[in-house]
Amino acid sequence: MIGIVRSFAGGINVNTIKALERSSVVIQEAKNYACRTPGVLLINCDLVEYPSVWEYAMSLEIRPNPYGNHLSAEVRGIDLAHTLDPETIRTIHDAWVDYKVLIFVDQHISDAQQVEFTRRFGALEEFPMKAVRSDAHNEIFRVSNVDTQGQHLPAEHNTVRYLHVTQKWHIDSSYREIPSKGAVFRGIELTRHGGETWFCDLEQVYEDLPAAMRKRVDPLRAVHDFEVSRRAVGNLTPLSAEEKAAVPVVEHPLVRVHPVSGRRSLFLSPVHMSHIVGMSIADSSMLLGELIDLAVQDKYLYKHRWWPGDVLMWDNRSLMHWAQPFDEGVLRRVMHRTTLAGERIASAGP
Ligand SMILES: O=C(O)CCC(=O)C(=O)O
Ligand SMILES: [Fe+2]
Repeated sequence: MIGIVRSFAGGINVNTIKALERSSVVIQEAKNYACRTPGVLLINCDLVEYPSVWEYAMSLEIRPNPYGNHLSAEVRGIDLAHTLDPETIRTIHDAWVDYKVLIFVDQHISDAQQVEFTRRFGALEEFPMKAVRSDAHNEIFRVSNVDTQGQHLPAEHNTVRYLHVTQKWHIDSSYREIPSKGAVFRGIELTRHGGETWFCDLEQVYEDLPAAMRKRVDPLRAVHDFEVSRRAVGNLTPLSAEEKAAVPVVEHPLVRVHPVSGRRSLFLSPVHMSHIVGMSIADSSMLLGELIDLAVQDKYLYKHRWWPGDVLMWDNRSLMHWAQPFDEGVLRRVMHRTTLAGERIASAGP
């Protein structure tokens, strides 16, 4: 049986969880139990099983995900609202490169604190479309179907339709001359159905490619174009001359080298890519289609189900990601992203 269990007198502890595990109830999510109102445990449907339960962490703890593919880790025991010491920032930085997605749980921070925290890892980008930037903080990209006044926007609204770009596999800012190195992403209003964020480990995908395929793709370059992704969702308000000038069409290596880890990965950003340089559109689509099919196998994915207080930090140099669709007409979803500017891509080619 799968069910929702609430209101445990005396709170939830490991023994309670163990007792539930022995009962007929299948526990599918018990994370964060120690951080919320004592006695409330949500055991939810259609989630991966969560094998262990944590005690509340009093100091920084980084736990690799329990799903076994070395993608993502949970971070507990710190408060992102405070200025963190350089040693903590270094530890977070290294874990971010290692695990690619960090999940900071139980964080309750403002936009200004999000900007401040993100800045500790480098300079920030501003999103090229003004309509989806926060007025108060230009560095915040609002991924939201709710406006800043709290109004639920209709599904056909320009900014809601732009969200559909994020609902296709991509690497943030791959359409820039200098693509982003990572993002901090904070859930503010969450959907209970849909709206998960999925990540794909492009380093592992590259590593597992047959040698002949690696040899084939290593020297290739691809064209990335912001307008290609905008066209993919159709009929958006045209960019202003200034917005357009900020995102000229660019070319990048198809295989990149991570500047910190030195590992190679596919630089695969399907929604922003138009074609591979020097190939016919048909051949290019065939090769890209083959690589995408290989990449999106379950063994390379981490699927994040959002929980209140979650802040994610992901590495755009080794991952692609997308958001799962949700019923935009009925559900509200508000997420704020800060984006780290990157470095020029080092090619793996000859
Ligand atoms: O909404 C999401 O879950 C992901 C959005 C996204 O792709 C982004 O903000 O970069
Ligand atoms: Fe994204």
